[in-house]
Amino acid sequence: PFLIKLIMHPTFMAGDCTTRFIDETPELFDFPIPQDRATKLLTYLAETIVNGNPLVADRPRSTRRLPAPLPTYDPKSPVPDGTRQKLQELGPEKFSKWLLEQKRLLMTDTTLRDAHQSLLATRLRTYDMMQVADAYARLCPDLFSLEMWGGATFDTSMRFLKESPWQRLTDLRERIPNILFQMLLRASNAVGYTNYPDNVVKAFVAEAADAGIDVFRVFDALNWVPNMKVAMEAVIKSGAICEAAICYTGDILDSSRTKYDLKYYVNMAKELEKMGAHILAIKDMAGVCKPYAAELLVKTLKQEVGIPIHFHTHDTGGVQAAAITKGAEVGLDIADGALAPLSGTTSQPNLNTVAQALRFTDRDTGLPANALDEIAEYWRAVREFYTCFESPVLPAGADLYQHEMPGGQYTNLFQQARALGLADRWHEVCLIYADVNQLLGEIVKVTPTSKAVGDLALFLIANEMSADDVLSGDRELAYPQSVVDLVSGKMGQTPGGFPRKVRAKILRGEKALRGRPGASMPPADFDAAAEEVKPLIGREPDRRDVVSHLLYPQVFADFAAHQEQYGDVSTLPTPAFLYGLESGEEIAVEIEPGKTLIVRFLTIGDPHEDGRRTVFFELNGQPREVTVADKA
Ligand code: 3PY
Ligand code: ZN
Repeated sequence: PFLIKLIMHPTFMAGDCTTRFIDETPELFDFPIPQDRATKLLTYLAETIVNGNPLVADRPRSTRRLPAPLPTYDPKSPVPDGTRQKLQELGPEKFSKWLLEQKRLLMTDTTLRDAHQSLLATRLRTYDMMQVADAYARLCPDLFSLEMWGGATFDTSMRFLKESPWQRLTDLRERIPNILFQMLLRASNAVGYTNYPDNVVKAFVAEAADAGIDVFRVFDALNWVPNMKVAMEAVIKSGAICEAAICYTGDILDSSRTKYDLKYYVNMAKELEKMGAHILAIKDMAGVCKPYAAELLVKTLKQEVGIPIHFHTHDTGGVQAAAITKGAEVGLDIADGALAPLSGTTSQPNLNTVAQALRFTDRDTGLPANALDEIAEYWRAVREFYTCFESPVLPAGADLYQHEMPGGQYTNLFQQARALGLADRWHEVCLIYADVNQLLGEIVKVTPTSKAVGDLALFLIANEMSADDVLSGDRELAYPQSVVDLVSGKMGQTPGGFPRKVRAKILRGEKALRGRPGASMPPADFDAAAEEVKPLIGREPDRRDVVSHLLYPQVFADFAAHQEQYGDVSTLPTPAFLYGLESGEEIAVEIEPGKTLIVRFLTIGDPHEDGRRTVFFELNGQPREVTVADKA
C-alpha cells in the first residue's frame, strides 16, 4: 500500500519531487488500520462496556442475560409445505380464490412487526427473530402469514438497532421458506413518513418482493384511493399478493356519525377490488371497530366484494378478541393476532387464546395449540431482554372511541406528553386529540397523519389553547411542520378536503397542493444516488442500498458509518448488544454460517493518561485487547 500511495501521489506522478519527498509527505504513511470483523465487534463491545449504549441511556435496565428457551422441534426434520408453497403453486389470483374456500379462520401472526412496534417501540432485533425462525417453519406451517416487515421496522432497524432491514428479510426468508411473509406498506409513503416520488415507491416494492415479501398490505393514511394506485400496481406487477386496506375510523353503528358510514367503506372496498386487490384488509389501527361493528362490516363486505377479507385490529380497548370472533361468525377469512406475551393492550389480540376460543367450532383455525404455546413461551422470555423499552401500562378508557388514537401512537403520545410535564393531564390530551380530529374535518388517523394530529394536540396544550382557538384566536402561530404538511395536502387529500378556515389559519398564505403529491415530484435519479452511496459503504452499492438511501438519506449514512466502524452488530445476543458483557461472561457470535467467534470479557484496565481504557477479552481462547476512549 505504501508503494501504491507513493506512485499515485500527484506530486510523484508529476515527476517534480526531490529525494526528501518521502520524508516531507506524511500522508503517505496514513494507512487505515485494517480491521477484521472480530476486531470491529470487540471494539463495539469494548465501547459499550466502557461508555454504555446510548440507546438505553436513561432507561430502566433489562436484567435478563440467559438465552430464551427454544420450543422443542426436530431441527433435522424437513420443513413442511405451507401457505407459501400454495401461493407458488397457484399464483395470487387463484390463491385468493383458494382462501375463500377455506372453512377454518386463517391467522396472521404479527409478533415480528406490529406487536413489538406497538409494545416495545419497534426495538425487537433480528437476532431474537432468527433464534426461533426454524421453530416457526417446522411448527406453524398452517399460519396464513407472518407479518414481519414494513411499517416502522424499516427505519428503526437502521436508526436504533444498527442492523439492515434487508438482511433481516433475506435471513428470515432463508429459514422460513414455507409461511407467507407479509409487510405493511404506507402506499406513497412507502415505509416512511412522507410521500416519495413514484419511481422510489416502485423500486422499493420490486426490491421487497424480490427479497421475499409475499403479501403487501397497502394503505393510505387518509384512505385516499388515488394515492394507493402506484403502490398497488407495483405490488401486482411484482407477482406478490396485493392486500389493499380500508383504514377503519369512526363508528358505523353510530347513525349520527355520517362521514365514515358503512356505505363509505363498501364503496372504498369496491374501488380497491376493481384496482386489482387480491385481498381486502380492514385495518383497524386504533382498535375502534367494536365487535358488533366488525360483524356488520364483515358481513356486508362479504356480500359486496368477491375477495377474501383480512381483519387487523389493536386490543387497546380490551374487547377486540370479540370483534375477531364476531367477524369469524359471518365469514371473515383471515384475522391478525400476536403471540400471547406480545399481545393485548395496544398490540393485537392474543393469537394463542383466540385460536383456542375457536376450537371445536366451524371456524377452528386448525393451529397447533401446544406448539403455539411453546413459541409464546420463547417470546415471554425474550420480552425480558427488552424491558428497557417497555411503555407505561396505559389502560384505555371509553374515550378511545372518541379520540381513535392508533395503537402504535397511544403510549408514544403519552410519553411525549409526560416529557412535557403533562402526564397527569393525559385524559385532557386525549380529549384535545379528539377535538383536533374534529377541527381537521374528521380524518383518518394513522402514520403519518396521526402524528400531525398528536403534534397539534400537544402544541395547543403547550400554548394553552383549545381547538376552537385555532379558528377564533387572532394570534399568528407557527404550527408544527407535520400539521402544515398535512393541511397543505403533502400527505394527500381527504374526502371533502380540509375545512377552508382551518387551512387559512394554519397555512398562513402558503399554497395548498391540489393533486397527488407523487404526480408533481421529480423522479429520483438512481444513478446519481448510487454515486452518493458508494463512498458511504466503500463498495459498489446494490439496488437495496440505493433504495434505503433514497428513503432515509441521513439514517442510512449513519448506519453505514456504524457498520464501517463496528461491523455487523446484529450478530450479537441482545443483552450484549444493549449492555456489553459482564466480567467473565462468554458469548458465541456467529459472524457467518459456520464461522463462530467465542468472546469472553475479562476486565477493564485503569484509565491511561490520555483517558483511554484498555478492555481485555479472550477471543477463541486467545488474549485480545481493545483500547477505547472513556467518555465519562
Ligand atoms: C404503521 O404505519 O407503521 C402502522 O402500524 C400503522 O398502523
Ligand atoms: Zn396495526
